[in-house]
Amino acid sequence: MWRCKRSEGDMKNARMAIRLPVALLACGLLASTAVGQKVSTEEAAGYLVFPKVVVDPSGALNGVPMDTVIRITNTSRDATSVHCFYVDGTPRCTIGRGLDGDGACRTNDDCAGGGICTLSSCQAINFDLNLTANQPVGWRASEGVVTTGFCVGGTSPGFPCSANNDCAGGGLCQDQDIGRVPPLSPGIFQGELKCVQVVGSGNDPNIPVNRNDLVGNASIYRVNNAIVDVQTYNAVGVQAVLSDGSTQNDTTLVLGGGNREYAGCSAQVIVDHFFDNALLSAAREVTSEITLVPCSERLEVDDNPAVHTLQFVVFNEFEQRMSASTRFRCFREVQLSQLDRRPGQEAFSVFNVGVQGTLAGQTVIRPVLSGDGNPGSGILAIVEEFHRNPNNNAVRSAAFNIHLRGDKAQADTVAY
Ligand SMILES: [Ca+2]
Repeated sequence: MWRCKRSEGDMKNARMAIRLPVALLACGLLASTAVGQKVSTEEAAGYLVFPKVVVDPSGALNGVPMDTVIRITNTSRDATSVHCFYVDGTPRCTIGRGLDGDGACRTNDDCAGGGICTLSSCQAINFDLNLTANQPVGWRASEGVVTTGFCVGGTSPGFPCSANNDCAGGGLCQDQDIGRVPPLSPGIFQGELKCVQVVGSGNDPNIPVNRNDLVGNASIYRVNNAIVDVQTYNAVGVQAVLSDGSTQNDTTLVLGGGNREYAGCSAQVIVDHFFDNALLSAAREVTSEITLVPCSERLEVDDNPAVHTLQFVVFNEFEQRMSASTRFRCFREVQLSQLDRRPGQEAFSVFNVGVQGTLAGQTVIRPVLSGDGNPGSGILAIVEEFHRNPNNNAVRSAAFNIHLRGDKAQADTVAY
C-alpha cells in the first residue's frame, strides 16, 4: 500500500521513520488515480519540467556558491530534437545593482537607493538540443554547452568537452553537435527549465511531436572549502496523449481538459514535511524550502505574467488543520515558514514546530479560483529539506518530489 516514492538522499531513512496516518491515506488516493498518460517523475515523457535551477557562482545568496547539473536522456532508439526554455525567476531590484551587478536580490535590503526587490518579467531563454538514439546529455547550468564535443564513456557521458582530458573516468571526447546551451553565469540565476520534444526540421522545427522519450534529473551543488552538499531530483515528465510520432498543430501545449494533448496537472499537490525548526536530535534542526512553478505559462510572449494564488491546508500529526495562502508569478522559492510570515517572524508561522506541536505534518496545496472565474493554473513543485547542526552550523540537504493527487478538470496551456 505504501507506494509514495521518495527521491534519494541521506535524509530518506529519517523521514520514513515518521509515517503519518494522513500521509497513508493520501498515498492510497494517489495510487488509484494513476491511469493513462501521466504526470510523474518516473516515466519517459514528451515534456519535462525542472522546477528549480540555481546558479550563484559567488555564493551571494546563501554564503555558499551554488550550481546545477542538468541531465536529459533520449530513451528512444530514434534520434530526437528538444526545444527548451530557461524561465528566469530571479527577483531583481527596480533600482540598484543588487548582489550580482545585474540586480539580483533576496530582499529590498539588497537594493540601493530605495529600490524594490521584485520578480516582474519572468523572461525566458530558449535553446535547442539534437539527441541521437539513447543519448544522454548533461551540462553545468553556469557553463552551458559551448563546444561541439561530448564525452563518450567514462563517468560523465554526454557532458560537453573540447579534449579527452575534459571527460572524467577515461571517457573520450567525440565530435558531435548537440546544440548550444547558453551559460547562466556570471550572475545569479534562479528559475526553472522546461523542455519539449519537437519535430526538429521543416518550416517550423519547434512544433511539438507526439512522442514520450525524455527523462531528466538535476543536481544542485552547494560547494565551498568547508562543505560539499549535493541534492538530486527527477524532472517532472508530462506525457503526450499520443505517442505515434505524429506532429502537433501549433506551439501551444494543452495539458489536461477535454482537448488534451498532454496529461493534465493535478488538482492538488501534497507535501509530507517536518515542521520548520523541528529538532530531530540535539545535532539536527530541520527547515524546508518549497519551489513552486505554474503548469500554465506563456513562455516567449509574456511581459506581464499571471499572478497565481494558492491555498495551503496544513495538518499536524493529530490531524489538526490550519491554513495559509500565497501569491506568486512564474517562480517562487521560499522557506515554508516564510509562506505566511515575514523573515524574522517564522516562529509564528503555521509551518513552525512551535505552533504545531508535532514534528511532522502534511500540506495540501491547491490553486484558488480567481475573481473572473479563471480556475487557476495547476502547479508543480519540489521541496528541499535542510538539516542544520546547531553546534557548528553545518548544513546537509536533500531534495524530494511532491505527490500529485487528482486530475484537474480544466486544461492548462503552455504557449511559446
Ligand atoms: Ca496544441
